Amino acid sequence: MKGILIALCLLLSGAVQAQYAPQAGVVGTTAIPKTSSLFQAWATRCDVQRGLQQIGNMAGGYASLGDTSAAIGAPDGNVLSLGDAGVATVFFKDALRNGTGADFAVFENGFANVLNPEEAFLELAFVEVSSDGVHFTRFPAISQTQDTVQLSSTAAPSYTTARQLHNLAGKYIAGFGTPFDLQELVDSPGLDVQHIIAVRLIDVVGAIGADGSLDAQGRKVNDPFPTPFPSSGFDLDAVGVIHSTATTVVPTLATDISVYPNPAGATLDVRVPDGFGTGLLSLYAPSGACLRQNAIHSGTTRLSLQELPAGLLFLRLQFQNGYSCTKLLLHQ
Ligand SMILES: [Ca+2]
Ligand SMILES: [Ca+2]
Repeated sequence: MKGILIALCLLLSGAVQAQYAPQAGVVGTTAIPKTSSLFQAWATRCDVQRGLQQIGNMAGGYASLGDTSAAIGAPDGNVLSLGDAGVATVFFKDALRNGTGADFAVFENGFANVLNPEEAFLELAFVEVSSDGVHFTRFPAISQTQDTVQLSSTAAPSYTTARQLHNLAGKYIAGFGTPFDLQELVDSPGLDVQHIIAVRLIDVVGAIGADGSLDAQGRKVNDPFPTPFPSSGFDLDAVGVIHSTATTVVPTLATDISVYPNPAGATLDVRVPDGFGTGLLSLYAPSGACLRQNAIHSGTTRLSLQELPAGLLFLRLQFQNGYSCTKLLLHQ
């Protein structure tokens, strides 16, 4: 009986305390380095509504570090400070779309605890997206950081563990993007995840008291509070685009590469023109799970599909000069 109770307790605690990906540099992290070739573009415009340096204290004035130009382009350490509950909305040359895995990433300027790579000084923001620039849908944010001792910018405790955070911008330290996957919002009314024109960052007011912000489960999100100085709140460095409607298909590749037959049976022929060099072929399930990955070269390659599940697959071909992504129907 005791054994059953212990097992039940472990099960319940596991259900309540799910663990998310750890901090950049720790095995299992989902942090994306700013130099990653995944990034196809960066935000091209930013609007901001600054928040007060300390919510409820007009006399303290508004956050003032940086301006909207700091949020445009690749991460460079120049940031736009939002202040308590401040809001930044960024736009792009081409709309974002829901591809396989993460679709964009947000960069902040948090820093690691030199004594423990699992911990970092992090200032967080909620993330929302919009297909029309008017209606915004929030990623369901989770904070499992304790909410009984206020984190502080001036005294311990100040550090947060990334494993306890999900769908909050600022989860990763400077130079590393926090990824967001539009697939999580695929059923949201009024949102077309294949056409996202704006990403909005809303500073989390990290107070565990009455002024504090709540996560998707109604829990206070504890981050350093108060921050009564010009760099108050979330510091937006950049928003990187991974899947853009501009790069759904790279024309030179789409017109030159042949994939046949489609629907496919036991085998599939992929013909790559001369001069493309060596590329990477990946097959993905609709869930985003990668089923197979191998090198591919100019010429015709015959793939055996026998061990793959019948149904819809995505074939992605990446070469130095671009990539193509093809829907593939598999009949077995
Ligand atoms: Ca996605
Ligand atoms: Ca910047």
